[in-house]
Amino acid sequence: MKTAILKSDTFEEVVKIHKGDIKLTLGHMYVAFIVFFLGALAGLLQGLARGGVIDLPAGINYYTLLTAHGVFLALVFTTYFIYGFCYAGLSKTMGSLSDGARKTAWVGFITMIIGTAIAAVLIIIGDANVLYTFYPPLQANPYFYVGLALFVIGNWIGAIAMLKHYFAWRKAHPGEKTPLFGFMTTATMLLWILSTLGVAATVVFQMIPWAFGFSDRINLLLSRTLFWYFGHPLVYFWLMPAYIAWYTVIPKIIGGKIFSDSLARLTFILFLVFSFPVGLHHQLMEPGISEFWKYIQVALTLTGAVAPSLLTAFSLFAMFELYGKERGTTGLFGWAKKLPYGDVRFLAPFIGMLFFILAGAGGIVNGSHQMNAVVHNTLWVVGHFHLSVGSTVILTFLGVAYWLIPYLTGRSLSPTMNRIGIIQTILWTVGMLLMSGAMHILGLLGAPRRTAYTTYSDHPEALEWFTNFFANHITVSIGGTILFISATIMTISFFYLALGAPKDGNVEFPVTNEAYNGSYMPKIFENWTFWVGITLIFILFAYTIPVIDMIVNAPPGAPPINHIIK
Ligand code: HAS
Ligand code: CU
Repeated sequence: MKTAILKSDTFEEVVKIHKGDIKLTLGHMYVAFIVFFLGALAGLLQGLARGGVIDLPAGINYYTLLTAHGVFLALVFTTYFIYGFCYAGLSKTMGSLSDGARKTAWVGFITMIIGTAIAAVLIIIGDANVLYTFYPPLQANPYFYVGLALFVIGNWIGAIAMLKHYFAWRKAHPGEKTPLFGFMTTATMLLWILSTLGVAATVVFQMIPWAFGFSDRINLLLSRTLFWYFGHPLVYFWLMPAYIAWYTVIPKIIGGKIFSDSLARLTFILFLVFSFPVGLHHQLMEPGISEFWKYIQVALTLTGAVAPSLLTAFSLFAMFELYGKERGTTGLFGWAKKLPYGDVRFLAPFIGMLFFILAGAGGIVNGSHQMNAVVHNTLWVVGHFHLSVGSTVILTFLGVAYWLIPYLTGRSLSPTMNRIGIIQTILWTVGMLLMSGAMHILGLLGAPRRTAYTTYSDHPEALEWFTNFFANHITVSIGGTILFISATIMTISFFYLALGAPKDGNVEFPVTNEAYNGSYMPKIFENWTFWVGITLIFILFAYTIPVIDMIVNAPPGAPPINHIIK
C-alpha cells in the first residue's frame, strides 16, 4: 500500500538506495543516536550540578560528565551522523558505492568504533577528565589518546571511501557536472582530512609520548595551536552537512529550487579555503603569539564569516523569495506565510537557520579581537556554541533524521510521528533559548566556563540574585531539563522509526539539483587540486612564522596536572 505521509509527499514509488549503502548508513546512525542519548544525559546531570540544583551522586566527578557530554555530542554524535548522511546522499545522487568503496567505508567505520569505544570507556570510568578539547596539561589515561588517534584514522579511511566514489563518478561521466550533494560532500571531506592532520599531529607526536611518560613535559602553546588549526575547521565540518541539507534538501521539501548552483558551490570552496588560517581566533588571549599574526587571522576570520555564511544567508533568502513569488506572494517577507511549518522535515532545519542568525552574530563578537577579551573563557562562549553546533547544526540533523531513517528502513513517518517531531523541535528551541540566553548573560557578567565550582562576584551585589538564582539556578537548569526531555523524545523517535513504525512507508529522500538560476558552473570550481593548493598556501602563510616562533622560543614545557581534577 502506498500512502502519502505528509502533504508534500508524492505518491510515486520511492527509489531506494543500494541495500549495502542502507546498512552502512544505518550502522552509523545507530551509534550516533545511542551516543546522543548518553551525551544528553551527561549534559542534564552536569547542568543541574552546575546550577546547584543537585549534588552528584557519590563517586561521579563533574568533569567526567562534562567530558562525556562534550565528547559524545560534539565529537561522536556529529561525526557518525555526518558520515551516515553523506554516504546515503552520495549513494542517492551519484549511484551506489562500488563494492571496494563500501568495503573501505566499513573498515573506516570499524576503526572508528574501536577508537570510540576505547575513549568512551576511559571517559566513563573517570580516567579521562580532560573535557572535549583535551587541552594539556590536563592529562588522560594514555590509551585515551590512542583511542582518539584510531578514531581519526577511521575518519580518514571513511573520507577516502567517499572521495573514491566521487572521483569514480567523474571518470565515468566525463564533461558532466557532478551532483551538488556530491560536490559539497567532497569539499567537506577534503576540509576534514586536512584539518584532522593538525589534531593527529599533536595527539601522536606530543600527547601520546607525554602521557606514556616518554617525555615529561609538553609544549602547551604548540599543542593548543595544532588543536585550533583543527578546531575551527571542525566547526565547519559540523556546519557544512547542515548547509548541504539547507541547499539541496530544503528546496525539495518545500517544492522550490536552489537559488544558484554555482553560488552554492562557491560557498563550499570558500569554506575549504577560509577555514584554516583562522584558528588563532580561539587563542586571542594567549601570550606567546604576536599581535600581528592574531590581526591577520582576525581579518581572515571576519572574511570567512562574511563570505560563505552571508552568501548562504543571501542564497536562502533568495530561494525563499523566488519560491514565494511563484506562489504569488508580495512584500519583503511575504514568502514566510507560504512555508510548510507543520512538516518537521522543514521546521527543524528552518529553526536551525533562525538560530544561526543569533549564533553568527555572537561568533562575530567572539572573533573581534577586543570584544573577545570580554567574553573569552566565560559562559558566553558556551552559549555561542550551544546556538551554533547545539541548535543550528543539531536541529538540522534531527530534521534530516525524521525522513532519512524511515527512508532507509522503509517504515512510515505518520502524521502522529510528525507531530511528535514538531513538539520535540519546539522543546529543543525553547530549552536552548532559555539555557543559552542565560549563558550569554552570565558570561557577560563574568561567569567562567569549564568549571562548576567558583565564585564570580566581581559585579554589583544587586546582580547576585540575578546571576546565582535566576540565571544559573533557574534558567540554565530549566532550559537544560527541557532539552533533555526533547533529546529523550528524539531518541525514542529514532528507535521507533528504525525498528517499530509500520513497514508501509513511502518516505522519499528529498534532494534536488535544480536551480532557479540555471546550471552554469565555471570549470575551475571542480578542480580540487587547485583549491587544495590555494588552501595549503593560506595555511603556510598564516601558520609558518607563529609556529616556528613557538618551537624556537619554547619555554621548558608543562608537566601533567591531572591530579587537580581527579
Ligand atoms: Fe564559533 C568559539 C567565531 C561559527 C562553534 N565556536 C566556538 C566554540 C565552538 C564554536 C564549539 O572568533 C568553542 C570552542 C571552545 O570550546 O573553546 N564562530 C565564530 C565565527 C563564526 C562562528 C566568526 N562557531 C561557528 C559555528 C560553529 C561554532 C558555525 C559550530 C557549528 N567561535 C568564534 C570564536 C570563538 C568561537 C572567535 C572563540 C571564542 C573564545 O574566546 O574562546 C562565523 O562562521 C559565523 C558566521 C555566521 C553568520 C550567520 C549567517 C546566517 C545564516 C542563516 C540565514 C537564515 C535564514 C532564515 C535564511 C554570519 C546563514 C531566514 C528566515 C527568516 C524568517 C528571518
Ligand atoms: Cu573558530
